[in-house]
Amino acid sequence: MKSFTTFRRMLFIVIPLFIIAGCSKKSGMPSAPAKTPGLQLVVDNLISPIVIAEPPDGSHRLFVVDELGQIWIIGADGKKLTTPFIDVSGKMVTLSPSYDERGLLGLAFSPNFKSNGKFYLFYTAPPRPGTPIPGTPGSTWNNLTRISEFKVSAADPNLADMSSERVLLEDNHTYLNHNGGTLAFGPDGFLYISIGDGGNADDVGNGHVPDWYLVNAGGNGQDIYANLMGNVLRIDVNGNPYSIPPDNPYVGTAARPEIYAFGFRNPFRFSFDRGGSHQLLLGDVGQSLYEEVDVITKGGNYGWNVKEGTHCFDTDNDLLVRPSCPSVDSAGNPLIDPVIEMVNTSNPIGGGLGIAIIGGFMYRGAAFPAFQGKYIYGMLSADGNATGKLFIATPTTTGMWSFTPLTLNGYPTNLGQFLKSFGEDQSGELYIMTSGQLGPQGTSGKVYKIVAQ
Ligand SMILES: [Ca+2]
Ligand SMILES: [Ca+2]
Ligand SMILES: [Ca+2]
Repeated sequence: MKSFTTFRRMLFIVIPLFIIAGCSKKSGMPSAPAKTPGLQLVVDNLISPIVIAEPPDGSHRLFVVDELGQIWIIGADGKKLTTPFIDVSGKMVTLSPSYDERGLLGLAFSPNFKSNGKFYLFYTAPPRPGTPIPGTPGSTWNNLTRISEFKVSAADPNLADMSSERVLLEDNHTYLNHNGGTLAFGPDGFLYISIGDGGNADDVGNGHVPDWYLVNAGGNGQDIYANLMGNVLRIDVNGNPYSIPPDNPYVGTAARPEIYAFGFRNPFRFSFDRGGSHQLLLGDVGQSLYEEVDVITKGGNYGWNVKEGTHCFDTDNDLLVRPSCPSVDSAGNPLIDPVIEMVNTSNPIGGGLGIAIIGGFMYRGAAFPAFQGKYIYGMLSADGNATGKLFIATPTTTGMWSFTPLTLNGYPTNLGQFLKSFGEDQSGELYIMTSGQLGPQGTSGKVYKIVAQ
């Protein structure tokens, strides 16, 4: 692990490198200094922007999802339309302004959106009435994870048809946190969905079922039978209400056939690399010691709550690591370690880099040739305050990926805002979403494009 001293050293190295790059063409033919990354405001006055996506229809519109339930369209002229594309807030639980992980969390356009007008949302609906949590008398579910298909209005491409909702999948959720919430179509045309472990902490509490590893209490991360929590799912949206891709890893077994990979705590943001081998890259938010990014493979077990990052997790004391833990699960699957591990700010060893990892994208745009094939991601906050940060990692085929802070013009230490999420347009250029508020409140939510300046 990188120590805090190493981290500070990297900060001091990165900045002079940009200065050198900008001044190295002084002799000979005059040329423009190399450009460095900065932020260009796309839209402000949002509440809690959490997804940005460009539909694959050539319209060059950007769709910005606010956690509160609205999707706003930024037209090709850069102007935000005054009427939201859709507002599903009336179908959702009421969010807590001070802090909430629920809401409208995911948007994916059909790969055939241009011809079929279909798109998919992940939102947290009110819990089903009259359904106590098994084994916990008197306790009811907190919310209902819902994945639905909608269609664009036949009359107006900038409006959704609210009457077109087709509910694909629902799963009871035990607490207000660890919802996961990303939706994305893979290169195989199937819809991938991330759902967290049910929330609370430690993967322990109401609705956190026991699994094969009895040393730690809980957990939905390792269980693949009782519910859909703690997983990346893969479904075929062509079905009633959906169908299971025939080569999903648990087809024909007692486990849930929707599961593509498991062992996650809060797989909040993931993406597919639009280039290379189209890897699925996922940021799994850690508890108190380590944050991680995983390269997801079919049937993979990513360790939680046996492990947090590469370390043995202890449900009795989340600030300690157990001296040992299994390296394979009860079925013989290896517990797959992350490719990026970062020390959490709460970790007593010190040198923490942030409180919650925000998964990003492999850069495939044109603005920064030097970033080609590197993974850009970040931290919600460095220290619990409005101090979001970006990082850039260099992939390797084996072992851990190295990373450094990604310093932006005008933001020498951090963003001065919470980093809520990342987005990518159809050209492969990247966006960040920020807010001055940790919770879904206020009007300080912003979307920025990462541009060369
Ligand atoms: Ca257990
Ligand atoms: Ca599970
Ligand atoms: Ca893990």
